[in-house]
Amino acid sequence: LTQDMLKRIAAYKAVEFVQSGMVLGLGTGSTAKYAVQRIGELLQQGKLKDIIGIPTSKKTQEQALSLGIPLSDIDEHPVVDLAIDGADEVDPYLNLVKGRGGSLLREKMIEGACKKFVVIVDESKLVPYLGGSRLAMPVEIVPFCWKFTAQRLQRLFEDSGCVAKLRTCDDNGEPFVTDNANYIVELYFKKDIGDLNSASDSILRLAGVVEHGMFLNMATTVIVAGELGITVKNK
Ligand code: DER
Repeated sequence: LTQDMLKRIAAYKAVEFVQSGMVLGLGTGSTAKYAVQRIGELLQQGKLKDIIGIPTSKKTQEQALSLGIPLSDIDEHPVVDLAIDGADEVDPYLNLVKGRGGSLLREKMIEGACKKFVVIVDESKLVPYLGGSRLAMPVEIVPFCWKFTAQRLQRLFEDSGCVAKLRTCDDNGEPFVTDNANYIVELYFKKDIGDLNSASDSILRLAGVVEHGMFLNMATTVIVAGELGITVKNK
């Protein structure tokens, strides 16, 4: 089974949680894409009715529009029944790293407004602790004096051997700009960052930081698709 097939399996399993009449948070990324696609299919087949989608990015908004999924936002629907989204890392306590797709702020706002937040991953996303994949931990920051903010973030975690890099676009090397006209600094850790809540607080206290990609104590269910089958982990 390829990783892409596992993503699709996890996504389709999550859509089984969707009931007609729900207001749904629609996630962003290559795994969530399959969940949005499946929801669109079931609506077209009449197997799902009266769904309202709340997209977590302009990219997901475009996909949902192309599938004819009725859309709204959390101004209109401040309480969302269910969100389905991917993750970059999942630790044993269902804490997540998200945001490598650049949509962490809208995801965190919408998924924070949900009664249930179902995360869909292939087994490669499971880590013993956050930052453990040695891949980027994204932090959304304002563009003003971004070097100053990146330096302060790096110094914050110097004991964990942190390196902070500005996320740039692959094609032209320009700074990546989020849907909210902000920048993303990616933090790379060489060692465990220790207590996640204090790491979260110290990042958010820095003026210039908008939000970070650690989604702590937010997921209610994580669906993991692996070679040996599907595992559903509940909080
Ligand atoms: O950027 C994001 O938050 C995505 O949801 C990411 O966490 C998972 O993306 P993937 O499903 O393409 O790996």
